[in-house]
Amino acid sequence: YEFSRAITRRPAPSVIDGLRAEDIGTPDLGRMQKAHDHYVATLKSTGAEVIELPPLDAYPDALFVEDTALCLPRGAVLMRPGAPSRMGEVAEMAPALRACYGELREIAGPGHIEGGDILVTGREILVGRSDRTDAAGVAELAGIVSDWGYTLREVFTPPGVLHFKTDCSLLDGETILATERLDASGCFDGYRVIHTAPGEEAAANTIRFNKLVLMPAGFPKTAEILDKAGFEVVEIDNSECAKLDGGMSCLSLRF
Ligand code: CIR
Repeated sequence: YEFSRAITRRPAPSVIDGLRAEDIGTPDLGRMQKAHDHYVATLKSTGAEVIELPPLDAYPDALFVEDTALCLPRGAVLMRPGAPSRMGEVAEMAPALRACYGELREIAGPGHIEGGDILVTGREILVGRSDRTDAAGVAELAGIVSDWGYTLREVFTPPGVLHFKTDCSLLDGETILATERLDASGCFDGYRVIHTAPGEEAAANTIRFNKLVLMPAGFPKTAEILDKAGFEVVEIDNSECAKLDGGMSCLSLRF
């Protein structure tokens, strides 16, 4: 959770056409951009450099950059999204990563995997199978990261949940914030787990970024739990990205 750089991408007007499981309203670009500016400023406030990529109108979901790659200290891996409309985002991300990394590898397929299903902890890489991430995608990533000395463990994303990290996030090397429904699967046995407050499941997607925990605004009980556990929390308006099933982790690549 200690990072010197992040990559983000500004939302484009086409974001109103972004993918969503359920239609709960059209995102407002102005409000989303304002929240995005707050997000980027918060990352920068920790001393990190933030590379802000321009909007991509051809890809409505392109601001959710996390899904396009896995960034590890040793190298980066370009993903192969399970959502057909998002496939082209990967090639758009590649030049930015090539400029930052000596070693850039890619999921060649035929499997699929999205970054939102990958949680890197202090000791392993957890990958949740989901509607977007299949066994072949996980197996291909396992081969790549084992070359770099990492252990990968395949786990499962609860039904109806978009990505594994929709329901969890890393708070420090050994501590995970998770919904009770995900933790009940046993995938975090051996870790210290903090649960989101009942009814606040949507608070599970946070990011620990250097000294801060960025979390979506509007979940006061979970914010208080994190505060009492000693984390320095910054709340960011996520109302517009939430309409597209997006959250704090989706909006950046961190390394
Ligand atoms: C999608 O359905 O792909 C986007 N609307 C949301 C992606 C969120 N990304 C993430 O959780 N890593």
